[in-house]
Amino acid sequence: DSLATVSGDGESLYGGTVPLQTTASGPGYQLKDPTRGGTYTGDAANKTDLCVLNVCLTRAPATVFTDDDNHWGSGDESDRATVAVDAQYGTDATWDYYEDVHGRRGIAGDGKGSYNRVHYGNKYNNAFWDDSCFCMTYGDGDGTQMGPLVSLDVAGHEMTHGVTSKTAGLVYSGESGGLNEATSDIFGTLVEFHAANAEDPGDYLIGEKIVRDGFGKDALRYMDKPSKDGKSADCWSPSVKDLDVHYSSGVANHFAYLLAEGSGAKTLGGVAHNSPTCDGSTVTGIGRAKLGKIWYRALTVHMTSSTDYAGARTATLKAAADLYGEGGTEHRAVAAAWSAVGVN
Ligand code: ASN
Ligand code: ZN
Ligand code: CA
Repeated sequence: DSLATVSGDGESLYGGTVPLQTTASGPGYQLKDPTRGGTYTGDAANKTDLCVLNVCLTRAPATVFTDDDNHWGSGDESDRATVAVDAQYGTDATWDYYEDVHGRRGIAGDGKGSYNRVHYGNKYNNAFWDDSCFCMTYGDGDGTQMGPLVSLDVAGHEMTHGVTSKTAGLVYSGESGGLNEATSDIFGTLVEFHAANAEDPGDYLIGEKIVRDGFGKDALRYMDKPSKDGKSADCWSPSVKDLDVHYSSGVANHFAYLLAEGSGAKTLGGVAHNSPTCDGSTVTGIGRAKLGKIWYRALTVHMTSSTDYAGARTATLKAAADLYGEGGTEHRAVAAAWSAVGVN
């Protein structure tokens, strides 16, 4: 109902002052966006879900945030609405990336919004997408290792799990699980670049805004050189399938970085990146836009639930041929980037 839509703004934790589309409600406003499928953000009131597998006995609430003057949050974490601003903005950025770049309206592609819960549990150091509620949940972090997990790359990462579930359906274990995680890191990063927020500019680090000193590293993951996290694989080997999916993703993250940016050193979003190849080759990047087009077409047309690394090479080569022609620069760059991470 576009008549109910009102333009407001919010003071976020990580992205400065951001625009918000909200809903007029009685004398005030709800943090609910009719222009993006009714996407809204609610307060989980520090409660948790009690679920066994995907059956939940109790669920934390999602009490929609309301405001009197349509200027939301204060930029200060002590204000409960501040991280709600980030969460709503992250959903907006993710919606806009998929719509603007891929013509996909919403996670399921049906124009329907999802919802967010913030302040989930106590000192909770995680965020997750849940297919069963079609919703996103964010912890506040413990304040030592992590702050609230509401950054753009984390929002894009988590909601991309919903896109993957509705498309290729990559099984969340073994090599397909690593590809599922990498898909979330790739699009989470492309969401961050697409948003072009001056306070949270694009880079190939994941979670650089949410980690704190106690974490001991400046990000959760590094796509240019995944092994910088101490656990992820830079290069394919037969044992990659045995790693946790957040580490076997390294091979595809490394591929994606090389395909877009190439193997030389460069600074992006104020951060130094450098991506040595596994075979000593030099890779020339074809840019982020083409990476996004190729990976999205591979995910939505050529990958299946059991796609492994060899299958991802085939799927992305097919996607590049579909989009740009067989044997062209892009098709050859895909082959070169996979070879550079040991997927032949
Ligand atoms: N934040 C985690 C992730 O998206 C949640 C999970 O374990 N699936 O990877
Ligand atoms: Zn994930
Ligand atoms: Ca990032």
